[in-house]
Amino acid sequence: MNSTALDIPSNLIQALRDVHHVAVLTGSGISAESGVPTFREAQTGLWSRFKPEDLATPEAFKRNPKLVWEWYAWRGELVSGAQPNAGHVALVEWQRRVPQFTLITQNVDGLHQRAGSGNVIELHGNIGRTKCFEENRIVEKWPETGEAPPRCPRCGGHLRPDVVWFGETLPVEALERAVAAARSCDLFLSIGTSTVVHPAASLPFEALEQGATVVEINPDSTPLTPHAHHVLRGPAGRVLPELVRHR
Ligand code: BJW
Repeated sequence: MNSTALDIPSNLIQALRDVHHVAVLTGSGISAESGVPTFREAQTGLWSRFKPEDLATPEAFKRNPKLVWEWYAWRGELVSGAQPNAGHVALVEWQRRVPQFTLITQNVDGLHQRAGSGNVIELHGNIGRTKCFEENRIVEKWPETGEAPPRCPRCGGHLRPDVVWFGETLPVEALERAVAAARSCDLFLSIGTSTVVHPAASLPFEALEQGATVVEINPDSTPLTPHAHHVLRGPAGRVLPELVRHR
């Protein structure tokens, strides 16, 4: 990892000092330095090894609930063993320093909350929660019968992880809060996301339309890159602590 100081433009430093409402959208890249795999990176992303249509759609679950349940159980264990990194921690510090701070994540790993962030808007759910596939209701306890997936204690339907699969709608209140923050913030940061999965990918563009300063933090370019006011190339665990120093 390159340890030289980041070149942060002076107008961005000024914007960091003047800002009233910061909105942040994170994706799997912020957890990469915690050892949690991203989705679309060529060598290491989950979708380079597994097909999303076999694992992350309601149709896949109906076809093969055991396969999907066990894949998420494996990922759930991986996440439980991971620790928040310097990027997650820097966002906790930033939240303390600005009048209004909205943290929106596409991640299901809960690492922002474990780092100490409050009020996190989870757009794609949380891998640590379970719900009934039939009733779409959170289930906290179920009888351990050894069956995979286990059954809902109320209706007997299959249980599934409380995450948002392709073709499913996002939690309504979470999406409404995220859109409202993107439309009212004065600084929007897009961190560690390929910005291809909608509707989350529309949020930085909503912010741009409303006149916010938009900053992208990512080692690679994305569809947002040509539109962002500032692009900070590098891993979030290095860039974010430096940014927060300027606040
Ligand atoms: C680093 C780094 C470091 C590396 N530091 N950075 C409009 C247009 C086109 C399609 C659609 C549309 N509206 C809806 C759709 C359909 C679909 C969609 O968007 N498809 C596109 C992919 C084409 N969207 C949906 O189906 C959504 N539902 C919906 O819209 O409902 C209404 C509707 C339904 C049907 C039709 C129309 C409307 C639901 C989307 C659910 C996404 N679910 C997943 C799985 C969650 C559960 C799980 O974890 O298994 O969410 S897919 C996966 O992608 C996951 C992620 O949250 C999401 C985004 O990925 P992310 O986080 O950006 O990861 P990567 O890997 O893509 O990028 C990582 C980035 O990090 C890279 O850029 C790296 O460079 C960078 N990086 N290391 C900083 N150290």
